[in-house]
Amino acid sequence: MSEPIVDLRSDTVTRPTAAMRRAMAEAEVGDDVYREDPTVNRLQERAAEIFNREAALFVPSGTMGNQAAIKVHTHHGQEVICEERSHIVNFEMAMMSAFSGCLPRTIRAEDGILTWDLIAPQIHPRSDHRPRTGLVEIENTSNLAGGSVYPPEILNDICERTHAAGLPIHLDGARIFNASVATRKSVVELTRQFDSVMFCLSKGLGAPVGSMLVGSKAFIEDARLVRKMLGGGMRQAGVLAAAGLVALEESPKRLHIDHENARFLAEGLHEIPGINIDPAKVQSNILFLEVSATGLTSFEISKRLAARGVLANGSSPTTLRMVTHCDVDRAGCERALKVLREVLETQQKSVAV
Ligand code: TLP
Repeated sequence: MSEPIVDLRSDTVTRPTAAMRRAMAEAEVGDDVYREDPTVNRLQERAAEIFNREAALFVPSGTMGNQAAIKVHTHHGQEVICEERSHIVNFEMAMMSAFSGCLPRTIRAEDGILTWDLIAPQIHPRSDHRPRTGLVEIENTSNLAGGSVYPPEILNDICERTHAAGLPIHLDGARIFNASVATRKSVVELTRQFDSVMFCLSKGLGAPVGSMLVGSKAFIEDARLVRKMLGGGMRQAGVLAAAGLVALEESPKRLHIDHENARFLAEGLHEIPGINIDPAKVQSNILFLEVSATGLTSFEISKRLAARGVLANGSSPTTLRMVTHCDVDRAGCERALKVLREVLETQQKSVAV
């Protein structure tokens, strides 16, 4: 019997659990554009309660959640301050410019962790000469920086000073529950000072589709209009929200397993000749490994792994990303290590002859 595929490309690849599928099949539904879907309403109320906020909105994707927030907080011609590797800049199809008319003002920060000292010089007040800052954005965990996690005191400091400067601050908390597990702080503690928070149900939490925006009633009412502008009014979306509710209630408690598996993978990878990774830097469920010393590009390694049933994407010619999640267990991680070792040994032998 062939072994199951080990899919480490992303935590977006998870499939709904049996409990999610049951909840989806049994979901009570209505037209959510009329606010009449009881399951969507329940999910929104529950998300607002868990984050201790006035209101929440179910959106089809994290991208739509982030871009709706940017649209609500900013005006055309402004700048959005964010880290250079942020998802809103690199993977959201230039929507902050195309839709909100804003320029990203990016900052490179070690491990993707911004501090007020880095942000402050980039804030531009009203001026006759240059675009004004409209928003500060933080990503926690920081995906492209290897799932790095903000220390809570840095978050608080940034939020307080951003507000003191008269600016709003949005959190891309796609993986905020991972940050919560890594810091042992509740999501309320990690997010309370942000004007808006987006978090994903469809990543580590394992739901098939959907993300949430949380914030004040006024913010969520505005975001609701933007969601409709973007075609995100989803009618009988209760079938999706039902899975989201199971994800929200059940999945955060198992995320520590994904973090342990990521650390296990990192330690195993560290032992493989040609692979460069610092296991101490792996704080959550994402890891990047540097492969230039293998003599192969990451894309070539990715292809050879896939041929043996292990999926991991190259994120640059010299770097591969691996993401752990609920559909990859410890045995899957062991297999990924074994297959990578075999791929590289075969390569070394072919160079030697
Ligand atoms: N991230 C995806 C890819 O788009 C890169 C992944 O595989 O990691 N914020 C962050 C920090 C994200 O990592 C992602 C998705 C999003 C927002 C967008 O979420 P979706 O895919 O639901 O639009």
